[in-house]
Amino acid sequence: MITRGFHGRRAQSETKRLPPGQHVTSDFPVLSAGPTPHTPLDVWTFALEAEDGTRMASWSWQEFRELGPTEVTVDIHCVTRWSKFDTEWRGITIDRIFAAAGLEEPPSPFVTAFCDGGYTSNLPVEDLLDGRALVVWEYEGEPLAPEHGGPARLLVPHLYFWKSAKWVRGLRFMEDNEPGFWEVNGYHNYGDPWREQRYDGD
Ligand SMILES: Nc1nc2c(c(=O)[nH]1)N[C@H]1C(S)=C(S)[C@@H](COP(=O)(O)O)O[C@H]1N2
Ligand SMILES: [Mo]
Repeated sequence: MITRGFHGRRAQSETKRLPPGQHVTSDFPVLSAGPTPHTPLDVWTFALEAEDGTRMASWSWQEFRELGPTEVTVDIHCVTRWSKFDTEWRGITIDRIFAAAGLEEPPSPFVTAFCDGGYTSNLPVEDLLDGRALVVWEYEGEPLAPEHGGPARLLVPHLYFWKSAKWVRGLRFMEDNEPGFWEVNGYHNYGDPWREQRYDGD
């Protein structure tokens, strides 16, 4: 039997963690706009690029994973209204990736994350710093499943999950906040779940 007091406290703490218009799920739905790509790890690289496509830095699969991994436990929020609490990931923070490239300051205010399969998402660089975003390759202690973005995906848990580009292969530094795949198709250009920035104009 659950006492009223316990139930009340629990309900309150879940409300604080749950952005408006979301419900909690324990499933892990798969949402992909196209087929799952399967890039062999021996040709996989992660790259930082200038806006004109010039490669500033790149790492092989093995080099990348030796940049200094971190583990995080975070809540994720999909624009289709599911949220999932306490998801566990292992990967490299964007701060570390930039440091490994010798960047003291990001060269532009925005990035476009680019992926195998052609998906893109756009983000302010600021949102990737101070440990707020990672490129991850493990979920709940296991290699990230291909349908969830394996070998590696971006993880930006404080924004709607469409920003967390699966099969990510790099970041391109951009002067402008150029809309990505879903942003061109009517989704909000920033995507803050706490302000319900679901669609363009929210
Ligand atoms: N490359 C790529 N990344 C993507 C997507 C996609 O279609 N392609 N879908 C986005 C959307 S809309 C969501 S909600 C999450 C879904 O991640 P999941 O399938 O692991 O739940 O991935 C995001 N990243
Ligand atoms: Mo989504």
